[in-house]
Amino acid sequence: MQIVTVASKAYSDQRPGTSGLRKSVVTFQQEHYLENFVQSLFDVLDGYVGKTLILGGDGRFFNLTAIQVIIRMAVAAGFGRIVVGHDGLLSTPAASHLIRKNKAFGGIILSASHNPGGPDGDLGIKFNTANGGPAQEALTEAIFQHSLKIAHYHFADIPEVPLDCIDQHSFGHTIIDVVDPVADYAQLMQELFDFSAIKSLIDNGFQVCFDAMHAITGPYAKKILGEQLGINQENLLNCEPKADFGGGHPDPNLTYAHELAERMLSDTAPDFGAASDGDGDRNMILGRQCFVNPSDSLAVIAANATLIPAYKNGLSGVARSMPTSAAIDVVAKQLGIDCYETPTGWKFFGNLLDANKITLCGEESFGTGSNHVREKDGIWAVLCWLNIVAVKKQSVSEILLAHWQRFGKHVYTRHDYQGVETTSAKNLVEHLLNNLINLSDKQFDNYTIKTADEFSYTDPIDGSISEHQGIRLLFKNGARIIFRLSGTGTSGATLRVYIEDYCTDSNQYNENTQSYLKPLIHIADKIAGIKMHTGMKIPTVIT
Ligand code: G16
Repeated sequence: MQIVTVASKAYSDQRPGTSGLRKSVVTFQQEHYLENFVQSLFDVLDGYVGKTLILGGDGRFFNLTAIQVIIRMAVAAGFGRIVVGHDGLLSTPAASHLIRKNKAFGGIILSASHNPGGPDGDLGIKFNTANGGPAQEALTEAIFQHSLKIAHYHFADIPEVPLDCIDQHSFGHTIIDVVDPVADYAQLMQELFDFSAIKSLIDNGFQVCFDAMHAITGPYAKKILGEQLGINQENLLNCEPKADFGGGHPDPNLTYAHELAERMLSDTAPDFGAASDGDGDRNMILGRQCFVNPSDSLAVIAANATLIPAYKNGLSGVARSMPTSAAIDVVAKQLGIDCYETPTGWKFFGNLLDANKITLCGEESFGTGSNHVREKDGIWAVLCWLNIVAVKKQSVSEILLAHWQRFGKHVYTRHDYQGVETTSAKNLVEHLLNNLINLSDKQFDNYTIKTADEFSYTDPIDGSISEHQGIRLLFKNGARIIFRLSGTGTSGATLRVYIEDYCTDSNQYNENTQSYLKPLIHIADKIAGIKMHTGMKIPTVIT
């Protein structure tokens, strides 16, 4: 087997964002682009020779091409074993589980998550470390710095590895195992949840509808929700993974999962609906004519966690990303456990999970997870809800209402302004930062600002500091407005405005979220000049 060295030229745009390097497919198709990033990764890592690498992706366009490139480079780098999903498929949580189960050195996941796929869509690549979680900032920054000066890469001159059947191959000192992407993950789910309770719920006529959005969770849903739990095939929508997600946008929210949303909001809606995203780590939960806000979903799961076998002994603590609503904080307080506030990005939960400071964590961006892996997990969240419903024998809306009656309601929305011109977005942020000092104690309508600051996080385990993590306006009555620029987009800038108010008047629990938050939405625009800076009168997406 020959190792070939290729001279390359460096690119200047390979700094990973919130979750790995995400770019358009066209960007990745540039000469040496993918190879440079992978070689930069291998060059900054240490100690992987002879160790195991997990490899897979969400099946989007360019997934298979990229996997063959990475196999050739990983063989050249000296990995002892490469575990790759059948057809190159692995959901992000399943990849995390395989890393942990195989005590692997780490894993490479190819996905641009919820971003559209296809030749004109996006692709992404990220490295997860031995704990199964996304690489920390220090490592991703080192990869980026190396990518700026990379001059060559290496690959093993081996034939294409057939990924269309489960088999073992060997090249030099490297064994390549093509594995079933679902089996180990499905077994883990069976260990965590009360499958017989969920199955009898379904056998007794509880109607569940799941939308895989033509993305990676299709095979997982068919096996776990269909075969193991008995959900009818016709209620498992869009379960064939497609390279372009069937032309859709695999983001599980009311806008993009509209087929499911329409079904769930109709008069003949099933009892329960859920969707997952491109790579299977996000989730949306719906009841009959009832949308569960992701921040509420996290809080409900935490409040009822002891009903689930895996968490029957309680939670060590919980965490949420800063822009996520404080619904989980109120639950944690009542449970007498710690609640951590981290920057946006699942990587920030890793240390807390490893140190057993937390058992559950989640984000407003439709992500929920626990210590079972080191990624958020869509199917896991669905099973949490089904397990809770099976034990409580209540509908989703009854569970939600009872939760608000006990803990109060954090009325919450996120307004996204996509495709904003980068300079305009930067100007908006700069203008806000310059004004923060003047905002304390300022009153707007009935809301008085208590604190106006830029969020910075010191990791309680390793002391690392992450600055510039979003601008917070914290009001005296508990309301909050947060401004952030997304770190996952691939063109222009996306401004995210997170708006939240705390309500304890049960007469108002059913009020329309946008109407309830109207005064705060107005205040957000007044303070940040959103319309003026973005030139947009309304948000592109509201969740
Ligand atoms: C990624 C991260 C999440 C983050 C989300 C949105 O999720 O893993 O932690 O909340 O992006 O990030 P941003 O607001 O910066 O766009 P995913 O599902 O896209 O991998």
